[in-house]
Amino acid sequence: MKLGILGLQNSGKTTIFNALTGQNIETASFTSGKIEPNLGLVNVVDARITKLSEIYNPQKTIYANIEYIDFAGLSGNESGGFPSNLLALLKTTDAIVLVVRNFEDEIISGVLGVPDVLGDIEKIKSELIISDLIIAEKRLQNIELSQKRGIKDQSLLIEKNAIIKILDGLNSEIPVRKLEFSKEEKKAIKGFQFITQKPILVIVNSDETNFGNNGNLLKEIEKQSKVAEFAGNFEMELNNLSNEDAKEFMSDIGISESAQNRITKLSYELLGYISFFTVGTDEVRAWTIQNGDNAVDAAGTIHSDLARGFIRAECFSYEDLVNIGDEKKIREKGLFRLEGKNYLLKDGDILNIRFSV
Ligand SMILES: Nc1nc2c(ncn2[C@@H]2O[C@H](COP(=O)(O)OP(=O)(O)O)[C@@H](O)[C@H]2O)c(=O)[nH]1
Ligand SMILES: [Mg+2]
Repeated sequence: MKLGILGLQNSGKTTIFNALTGQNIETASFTSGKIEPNLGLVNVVDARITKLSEIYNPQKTIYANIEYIDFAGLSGNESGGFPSNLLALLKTTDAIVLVVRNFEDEIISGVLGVPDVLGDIEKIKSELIISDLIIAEKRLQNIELSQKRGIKDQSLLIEKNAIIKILDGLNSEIPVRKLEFSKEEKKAIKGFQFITQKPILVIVNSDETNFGNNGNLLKEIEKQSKVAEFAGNFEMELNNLSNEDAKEFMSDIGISESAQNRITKLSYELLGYISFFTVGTDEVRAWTIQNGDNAVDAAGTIHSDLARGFIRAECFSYEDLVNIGDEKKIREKGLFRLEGKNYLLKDGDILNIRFSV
């Protein structure tokens, strides 16, 4: 899974990126004009995988991972639109983590004023809308040009309708993800990867001194988006501590889990992701799929051959394995299942795909 971190300058994006990835990228108010993004890859430390690894003692244990991209480009600039290289990268993300400043800092507040969380969220959302507007308008112009040249195919008409729908929506501040499309329209616009199609997780970046006291603000944001509160600077500094010390500091200000764990949980919820596992003495591995995916989708996540030649999925649940002890007993108790193509995967299923190609 890939998450793009966006926000206004000095909202604490890089600070939170560091907290999440354990990296040590420079954070400072009004830093350089550095515009290339920071990249970080982090394992999703799922305790179930650790446990399965103990049970099977495999040669390799592979966790799911999350790639974070900390974008420096967004600065509330009026001209609208992202530089094309950033936009291309942003399009590859599954969801956007939107960081907003909720801390006071003499220098930053001196220039940008006191924190205005709701105002900043609106600012960024309108930038995203403008970015999509530019793309949709350009596309509409091109379609109209093609039509003038006499091209009349049906798929172009479908696409035109979808683009007009998008333009109407965006002009009324409605993000693409909230619009309804027919199956054909969806297909027609898929390639554009509109930014406002991506789900958003808002992170309110509070100072440690006001962390936990922003319930009303969070409730307000929650009406529109999934939201979490972070104490960016504080959580970044936890990286320099031992696990035990970090836990103690966290509980002092009322943080129950690491930044990484909280984001992982929230983004899985946001995207409707669940995990299934493959196990064996060679490899224990976590895979990520969408809630509602079936056994063939799961097989395809592992390898396209497994989907193509799918016969059956041998399946049992992690819960049962841990409660009962081993695969042999699971079979004896009749908890080892053979599932067909339409079986809907459940979080924590352990699969072995039978296939032939
Ligand atoms: N007091 C306080 N300062 C923070 C917090 N998060 C970031 N900062 C400061 O804000 C400035 C900008 O942070 P940075 O992460 O570089 O922001 P970016 O421009 O969004 O990447 C730095 O001086 C940080 O130390 C926070 O949670 N509390
Ligand atoms: Mg930064």
